Amino acid sequence: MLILYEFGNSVACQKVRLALCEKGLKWESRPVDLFRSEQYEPEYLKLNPQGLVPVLVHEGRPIVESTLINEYIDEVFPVPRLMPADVYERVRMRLWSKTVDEGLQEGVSEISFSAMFRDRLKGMPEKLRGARFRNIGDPRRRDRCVAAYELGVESPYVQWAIAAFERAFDSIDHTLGRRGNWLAGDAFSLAEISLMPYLARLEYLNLLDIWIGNRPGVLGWWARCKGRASFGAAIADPLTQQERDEMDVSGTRIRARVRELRATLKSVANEPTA
Ligand SMILES: N[C@@H](CCC(=O)N[C@@H](CS)C(=O)NCC(=O)O)C(=O)O
Repeated sequence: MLILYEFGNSVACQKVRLALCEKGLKWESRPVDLFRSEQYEPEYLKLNPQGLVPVLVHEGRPIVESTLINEYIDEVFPVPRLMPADVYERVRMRLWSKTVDEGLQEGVSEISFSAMFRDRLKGMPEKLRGARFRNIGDPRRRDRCVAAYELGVESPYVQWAIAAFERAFDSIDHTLGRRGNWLAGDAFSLAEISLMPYLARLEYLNLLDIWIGNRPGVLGWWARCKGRASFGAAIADPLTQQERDEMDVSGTRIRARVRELRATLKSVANEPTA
């Protein structure tokens, strides 16, 4: 049996749901309400000591980290294959997972927090909000969260986030230009799955076109990704209208500033161009 500890509108959970849906697997959902700090309950911390979602439990054993969970799913349930058969192509696929794990995950949190979760935190009773910040065991994560709460889009971490997305979109564009339809190997893979929730979040925030509006290759690839049945099942369908409206309104509010900040950047590729 597969049990997924998850929060509906969480990019890392969407990523795991995409893999499960691509495989046609059923899972039992255990919702973890991040705004009620359920991720810091002692019982949950036994599953994931970092206090993060998702956790996948398979045959009684917990697996953390969405990238590792997705590779686990692909190895244990090998059909249809989501990792390229060729070892070098698998390395290339993992470069995209690293792009997400080492930049876009934090980046999307910064942008989402500064645009919208900040307002939700403002609406929380002081005691609950204080507990939320105190509970974040990792001081780096806590500082980032507090900065986004206090400074919004002017948090320096938001600028890092915008730079991380700029690098990623430049690389996606470049890679598709050289290789065709997909980022690693010759088929849809965990490379796409790793990135899809992050593009979707920017799109729901009404920010995605800032980066990809002038990149026809990326637009075509994004349309292919969104055309997969898994996109609806794992990302779009579980969203409520209220969540969609909240993302649209709050993202639109910071749009002009994000555009300005992005215009100040220069980008660097994330994979060899030789
Ligand atoms: N590297 C982790 C990141 C997971 C993560 O940051 N999850 C967020 C939701 S998208 C979370 O649980 N946040 C709770 C918190 O920060 O308190 C993964 O990929 O699984």
